[in-house]
Amino acid sequence: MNAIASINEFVDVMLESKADFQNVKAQAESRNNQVKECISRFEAAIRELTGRKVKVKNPELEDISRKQTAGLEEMLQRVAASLEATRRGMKFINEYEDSFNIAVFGKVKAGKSYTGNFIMGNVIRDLGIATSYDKIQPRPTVTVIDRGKKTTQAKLAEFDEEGKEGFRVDPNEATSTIQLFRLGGMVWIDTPGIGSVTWDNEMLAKSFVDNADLIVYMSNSDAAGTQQDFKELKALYARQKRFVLLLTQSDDTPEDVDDEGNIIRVLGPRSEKDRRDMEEYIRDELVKHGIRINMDKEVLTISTKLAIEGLKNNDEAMFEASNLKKFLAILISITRNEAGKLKLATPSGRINAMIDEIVKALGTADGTLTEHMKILEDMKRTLSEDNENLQYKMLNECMNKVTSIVTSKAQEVESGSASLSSDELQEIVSREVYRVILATCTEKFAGSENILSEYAATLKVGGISGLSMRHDTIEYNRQVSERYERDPDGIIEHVKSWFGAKFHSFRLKTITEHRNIDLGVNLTEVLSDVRRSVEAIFREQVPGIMRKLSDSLIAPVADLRKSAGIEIEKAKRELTGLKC
Ligand SMILES: Nc1nc2c(ncn2[C@@H]2O[C@H](COP(=O)(O)OP(=O)(O)O)[C@@H](O)[C@H]2O)c(=O)[nH]1
Ligand SMILES: [Mg+2]
Repeated sequence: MNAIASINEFVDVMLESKADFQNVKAQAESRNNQVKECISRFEAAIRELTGRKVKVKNPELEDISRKQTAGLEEMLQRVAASLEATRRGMKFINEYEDSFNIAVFGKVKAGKSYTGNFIMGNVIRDLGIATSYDKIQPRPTVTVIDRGKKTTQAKLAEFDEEGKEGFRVDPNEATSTIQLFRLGGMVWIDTPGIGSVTWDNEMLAKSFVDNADLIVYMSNSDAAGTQQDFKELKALYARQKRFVLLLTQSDDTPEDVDDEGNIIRVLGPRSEKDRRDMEEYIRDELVKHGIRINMDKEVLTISTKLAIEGLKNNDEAMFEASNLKKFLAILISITRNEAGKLKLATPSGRINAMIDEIVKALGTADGTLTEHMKILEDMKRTLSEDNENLQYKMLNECMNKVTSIVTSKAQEVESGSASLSSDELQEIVSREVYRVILATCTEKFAGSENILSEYAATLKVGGISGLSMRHDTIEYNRQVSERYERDPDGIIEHVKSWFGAKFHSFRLKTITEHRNIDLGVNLTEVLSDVRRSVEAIFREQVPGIMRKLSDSLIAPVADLRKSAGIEIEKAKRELTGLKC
């Protein structure tokens, strides 16, 4: 195939390939949307959790709770950052979704722009050579992206012989832009040379590389394969980017003598030996750097200058020697066989990488939460160990307090106050027991009062009798004299009785009488009731209360972790399912 035929085939394939990419957008977008939906559901769930504002007054727990919330917030931020990076990448993909994007990478003055201009075809058109490029009307133009601004120009800016880059006034600005053009289904992205870009544009260049379907890495064959080149290549290889390595400017203008004996310089290919040595060196270095590529297909020594000169002079041999035909053939073959696949692989790869990143962020957050959970478990253990000592201490204090209260109440009753009913006394004792528990626990765990308050009404002692004076009744007999009517005695009394006289006599009588005596207040009995019932409370109710106390203190913090953990697991599962 001659030069023109191979150029025509290249241009025609690029023009035809446009249709291949139409499907890609829909597929990539739909999956990306699924990921976004999953993330926003997750985000809403987590925000709901962290928004609950767990109220714990205990400083240690508060600290854990704060850390947990902060950990979750940080996780959301990382997830959002991943989404944003991918969104930016996807924006690029969307903008160039109907094309096969080739990003050209390499050091300054490698010949990137010069070669790009050749591929763009205007150089060939300017030579007045008729090719399939003529089908593209109007002529392709170059879009320049510099720090977000887009401008248009006729060709890619190149360095001239003196090392000045065309179209640019400010030399610092030179080579700092991204330049691109379209050729049918292909977009050729000419990135600035490595290390020569402003930060913004470097990030842009990196994102173009990230989102490119194929990297053409150019390295001047004069100084090909510097350590920096291999570093870059290795990074590209690690990203599983398909790439072609071009060793450019593989030509020479040695001095010669013409028929008249004048010394002239003739452009020609570099010697076979030179090329082979170069290729061998590159092969060895690539292997050394762990880069495995197909040397025949992916490494090529080229000279764009020879290609142009060959076309200009209608010199097929020179065009052949330029190796451009081989490069065009590689692009044709990739476009025909793999462009569609690669095109899909780019967004897929981006989405998969994003999912991996998000899942990793989720994992880290989950790990942090688990750490907090361990602290909580420790706290819970300490609480229950402490609780036993605490219960003993509270029991003692309750006994002392209650005994002194009851004793003083008894004194009041003894000195004349009304008795205290069993209910009244139980109420007093219950209140005191509650007060002691509340005071001790609050001192120990801030925040206990809320949890304990529900026990104010249920913590009741029972079986205590009322406080009252004790009395006794004693029975005794007494002899009293009793006057009684007797029969008349003797004649005289009989006679008198006939006239109505009555006669009396006295006798002794024993009567039984009762008397009440004060036995004092029933304090001993009441105190023993009190002891029994307070002990019962500490046996039957207080352990449960203490358990509840430590559980309730920890619960809100533990719940947050549990719910967040569930959401994280769910999101991880869903996202992993979206990978392909
Ligand atoms: N001899 C020779 N010079 C070339 C070739 N390709 C590019 N150049 C020259 O190399 C210099 C840098 O080219 P340019 O494309 O601007 O480099 P870039 O920084 O990689 O874009 C320019 O002066 C070109 O004329 C080639 O194949 N052979
Ligand atoms: Mg350039």
